[in-house]
Amino acid sequence: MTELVTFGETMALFAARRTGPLRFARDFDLGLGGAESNVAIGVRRLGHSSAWMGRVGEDEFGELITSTLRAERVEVRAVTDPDVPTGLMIKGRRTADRVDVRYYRRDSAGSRLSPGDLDTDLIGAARVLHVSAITPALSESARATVRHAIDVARAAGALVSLDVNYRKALWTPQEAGAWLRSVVADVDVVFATEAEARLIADLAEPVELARALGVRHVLLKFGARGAMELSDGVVRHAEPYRVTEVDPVGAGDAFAAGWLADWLAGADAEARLRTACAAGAFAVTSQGDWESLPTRRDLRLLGPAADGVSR
Ligand code: KDG
Repeated sequence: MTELVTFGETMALFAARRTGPLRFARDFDLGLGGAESNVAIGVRRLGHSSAWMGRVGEDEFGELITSTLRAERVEVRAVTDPDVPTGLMIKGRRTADRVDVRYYRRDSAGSRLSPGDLDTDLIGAARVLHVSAITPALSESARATVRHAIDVARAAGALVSLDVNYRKALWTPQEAGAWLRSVVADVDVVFATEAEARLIADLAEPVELARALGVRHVLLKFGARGAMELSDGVVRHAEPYRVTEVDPVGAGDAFAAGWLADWLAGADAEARLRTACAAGAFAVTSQGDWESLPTRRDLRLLGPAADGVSR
């Protein structure tokens, strides 16, 4: 049995090495990124089995994605689409502290995901199904795939986890809000920033906002101000860990991975929220959307006894 199952679009990622207008970039690092595969890697590194499903093109980038995920010991169920390419993501820095992400993913292999691509036995046997609201913004068939997966997981009694991950390049706030409101009653955990949660309920005060979602576990992320959890009616706040930020992309996926891994481990609510914050902190400490995701041993580096040197 695979403990956590997820699916979505993972893309090849070209990250410019130089700061400034992208047209002057000379060198790029080639990697990959995908909100859901980032979570699958994060959960795996924290000691739990995970699987990722998706579509890739029959090209070098598809190969890069499946081989990298397998190297991270994520179980991969990928459909290879011979007709369209793997999607691309370009990451540049207009200024040292301003990351710009552009997508080249319209009609990509990943966006053609359809319900028939899912391994429903895998979902039915899992303890957690994790989805993001990026997938329903990709295409009608991808949207139907999310609905189908949620129905299968609910029928099997799995925990259904949703990260809002709002992408304004893919849909409007109104479209996203309508979709989120159509599924929120069927999920057990929601990860969101305050702005993302307000796509669902327009309330200013964070605790009221979290309550208005009507979900068993609501995780609100405040970036450098920490996070809040409302679980079973109890509100908890967590201070952020202080780290030097190199690349903020992927922090939310790391946070979700930390929380879900601790849920799988049966950790108590306080520990779970701390692990989520620590994983999020780790994610921003190096280039790349997932490379810096922590192991359990790494997490100890952020503990109270950490002094910055390990020998
Ligand atoms: O959270 C990071 C992800 O957003 C990134 O790795 C790629 O899935 C991605 C997206 O759509 O932005």
